[in-house]
Amino acid sequence: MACATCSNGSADACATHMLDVAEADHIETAFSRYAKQQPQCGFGTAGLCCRICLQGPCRIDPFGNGPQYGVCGADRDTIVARHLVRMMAAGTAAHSEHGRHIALALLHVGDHKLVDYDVHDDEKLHVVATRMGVETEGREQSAIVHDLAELTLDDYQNQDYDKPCHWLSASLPPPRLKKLNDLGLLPHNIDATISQSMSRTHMGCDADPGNLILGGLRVALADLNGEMLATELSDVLFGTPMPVASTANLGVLKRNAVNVAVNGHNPLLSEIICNVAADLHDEAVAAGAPDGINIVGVCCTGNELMMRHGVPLATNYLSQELPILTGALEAMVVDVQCVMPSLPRVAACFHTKIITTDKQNKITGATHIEFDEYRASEIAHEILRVAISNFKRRDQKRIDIPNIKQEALVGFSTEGIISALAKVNPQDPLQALVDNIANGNIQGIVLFAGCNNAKIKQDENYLVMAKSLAKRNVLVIATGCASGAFAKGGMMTSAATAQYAGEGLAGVLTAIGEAAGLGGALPPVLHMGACVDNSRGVALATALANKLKVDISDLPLVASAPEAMSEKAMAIGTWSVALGIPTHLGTVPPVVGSDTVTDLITNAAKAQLGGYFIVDTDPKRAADKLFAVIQERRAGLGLSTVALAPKPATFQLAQPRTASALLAS
Ligand code: NFS
Ligand code: SF4
Repeated sequence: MACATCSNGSADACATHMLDVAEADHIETAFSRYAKQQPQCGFGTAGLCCRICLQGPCRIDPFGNGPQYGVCGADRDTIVARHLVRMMAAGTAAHSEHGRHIALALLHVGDHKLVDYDVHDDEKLHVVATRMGVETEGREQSAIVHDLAELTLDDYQNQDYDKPCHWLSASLPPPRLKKLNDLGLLPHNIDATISQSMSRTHMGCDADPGNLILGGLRVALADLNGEMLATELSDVLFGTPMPVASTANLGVLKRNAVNVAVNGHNPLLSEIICNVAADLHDEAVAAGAPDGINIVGVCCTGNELMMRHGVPLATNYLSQELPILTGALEAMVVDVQCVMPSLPRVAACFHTKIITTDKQNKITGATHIEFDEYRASEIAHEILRVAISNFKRRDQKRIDIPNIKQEALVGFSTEGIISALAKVNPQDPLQALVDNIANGNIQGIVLFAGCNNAKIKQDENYLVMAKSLAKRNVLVIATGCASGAFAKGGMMTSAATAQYAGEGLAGVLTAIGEAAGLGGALPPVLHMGACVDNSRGVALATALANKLKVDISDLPLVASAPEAMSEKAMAIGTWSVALGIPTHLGTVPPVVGSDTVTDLITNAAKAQLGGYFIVDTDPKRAADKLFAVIQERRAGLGLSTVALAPKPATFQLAQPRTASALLAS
């Protein structure tokens, strides 16, 4: 039964149970706080409240009866556009700080200054370095690493406005690069582009909504650059994800182990915590936990660990407070982004320690143990010892771990997908995908990205939309909290393929899964990683576009953030549009107060870029719209547009080649 005070509730059975516990024990969660925020301000919802200077807040009357200009004279279009661009800039800053952190770590690995890190994927290092124009032939690994890191950091330093960032230039399909360059949308420097976005949206600066949105597109592409480098360099440092079995939902917590949740985004700390957990096994046993230490993930840190190592995922964004309510969580270790400031308050009702680790991200009431890559292993030991010593403070009577643990096959990086495809066509793995798109077995691809949002029943939009599209033979890939929703919702199993995929799609997924020795069909939803790994979706789209010698905007590819919440999601959605991808939002961004801005990000974007926003809060209708777009794109490529009677998926088996080598060729 859903609890009465938690507004929209959750489609996740564990979350639903824990919300009942929260209600019974009068513990506040995001779900109940959302209810207390009702009704939310209509001016803010429409984007018509401006707080950019101290003369404000200024409000524009949406119905035209009251004031139509702020004190400075800004109209609704200026106000909506400025705030939207600021959201994108903040999202870009978040991803790009994460990326900078990884790039600096890589630089220091190359310079032999970080003893706790190393290159775990030398092949990927070479592939990426070659793509970026770094000389690799006959050179020491550390020299390649150094140059790649320096080149990456130049994307934060270059001062030539007309020289685009290295990562985008080296990664996007040529026709898209040309289009973006012609429109002046390719950023030259991530930091400068963020700074310019803040500057042009300052009181008394850029007031032209069209020009502002162009600035927004440019900063959003800087976000993509930051995501790309964060993803690719993380693969170099920690390994490129390959298909791996894992589990999801609160049943991954163990009654007889010291349970430690890692929450946030950056893998630099969580990777080390995983590495050293085994060292402290005996200490955990001695503290009374016979099963030792159990590391579980939350949000995108969880996705990073799940993808690379099969570490179980406890939950996704909206339910991040709920693992504490099981009474069996010794510590939640957080780094950056999407971490609820309420965690210490909820933890105060239990024995759980909330440990913050980033010097720029502290929370009142948490224990702060500052992370430092130079002492990573030592700090990880210290954190785990706090958790171990906390085990004895558990109140055994309050332990309530829901017995739901969902199997999930994860790890479908672009290389992971290509390596599976290579089992059916080693010479040209993408051809297998192209053939089945062409013959209609696969109608198209949808990338589900983004968050949970308390405005929506948790996870529900993902499940409704993915089931609707998979039934119509659309291949689903997912990142971030979308991946969390699908993993918990049982959509990452072979059984889900039998249950939810249309006949054509099921045939292809079964043929590939069996050929790749994955113990059955590939799941109907492929887990591509964390939010920052939306860049993997771009890598797949680029590989397909280059193979077909078309632009991304020609592909039967759509994106959806049906529960979008964060500023990062606004940046991602915007670069997705800039790349030519029709992009659905299931929550309404604060733009409806301006017809001009709404038109710019829908109709004008479609005309100029091929990509555009589709805003629809009804998941069934949104799925229909995305399917219609896929049909439109198929028609554009001269492919069949009606779902043909699916043909059997035929592949010939042969010797595999490694995915990275195939991507390079
Ligand atoms: Ni993306 Fe990941 Fe989740 Fe949304 Fe937050 S955790 S970076 S922003 S809420 S997907
Ligand atoms: Fe008001 Fe203009 Fe200041 Fe915004 S920038 S708060 S509209 S005076």
